[in-house]
Amino acid sequence: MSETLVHVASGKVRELFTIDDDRLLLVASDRISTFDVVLPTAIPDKGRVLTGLSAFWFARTQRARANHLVGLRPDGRSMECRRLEMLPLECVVRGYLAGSGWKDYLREGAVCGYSLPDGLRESDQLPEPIFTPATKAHVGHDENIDAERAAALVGVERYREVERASLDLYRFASEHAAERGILIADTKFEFGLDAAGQLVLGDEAFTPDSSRFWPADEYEPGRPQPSFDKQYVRDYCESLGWDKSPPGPDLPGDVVEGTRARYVEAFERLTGTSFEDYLANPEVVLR
Ligand code: Q0Z
Repeated sequence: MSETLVHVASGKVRELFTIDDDRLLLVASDRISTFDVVLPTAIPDKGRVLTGLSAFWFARTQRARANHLVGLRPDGRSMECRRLEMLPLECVVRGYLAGSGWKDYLREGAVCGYSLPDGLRESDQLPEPIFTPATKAHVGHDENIDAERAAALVGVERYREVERASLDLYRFASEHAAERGILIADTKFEFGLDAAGQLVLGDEAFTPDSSRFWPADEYEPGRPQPSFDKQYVRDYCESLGWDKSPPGPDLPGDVVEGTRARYVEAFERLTGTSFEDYLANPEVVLR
């Protein structure tokens, strides 16, 4: 009956355990990172919000693309997953010009080999969403690569399949989110292969940690956009004049409470479910 979990990996804000030969347990903590630094102060329930959101999207996209979700644990922050052979590629889709996409565009007028029209502003919506793969960096930042280099990593056929799957998933979720007042500027997926060699969506899906969520009612291209979830944290950190090297600052109670409220708001808008109902029974997001 009782199970022995073996810890296999730590991400910045998540932990991965082995359940058995076929299954992993992905646990989302309440840790938060900003400017690439994990802060000493947790945001209560952040891990539950992110796990619930991932599970919601996995449930809603499963007919279009198989995913690794096996089940949610009653704690609401832990997801049982099928063990996959992960592909060595970060699968990024961009619908808007932000982050490294904006930087690459300013330098070369292109992102991952896609020439873009002249005159785009920071945060502009792209003429259509683009697939901009990156390598998985073990230290530092992922490196954007062009289609040829990405295809060399996974094979050209598999490359075309992850590109199609990523664009389809992004179109579905970004339309759903925009109708609920949240712009998904970009998002990152990780795919793997199951025992039969089928392409399966893994990791997390359309969480504010794997995506840029912007409040639609404040959208104004030509400047960086406020983050739906982390803006209070960023503003507080900027107000301190912190140099953004570790350790990060402790967060005051009002910043913690305001940030928690934004995570819960994103959850409730996107899932249409009250967070209280999720806590009582996480499986509500799977229906
Ligand atoms: C994901 C990661 C971490 C969270 C391995 N279904 C899967 N099968 C095989 N491997 C993975 C998955 Cl999700 C897998 N990661 C990234 C590391 C916490 C996610 F420590 N690594």
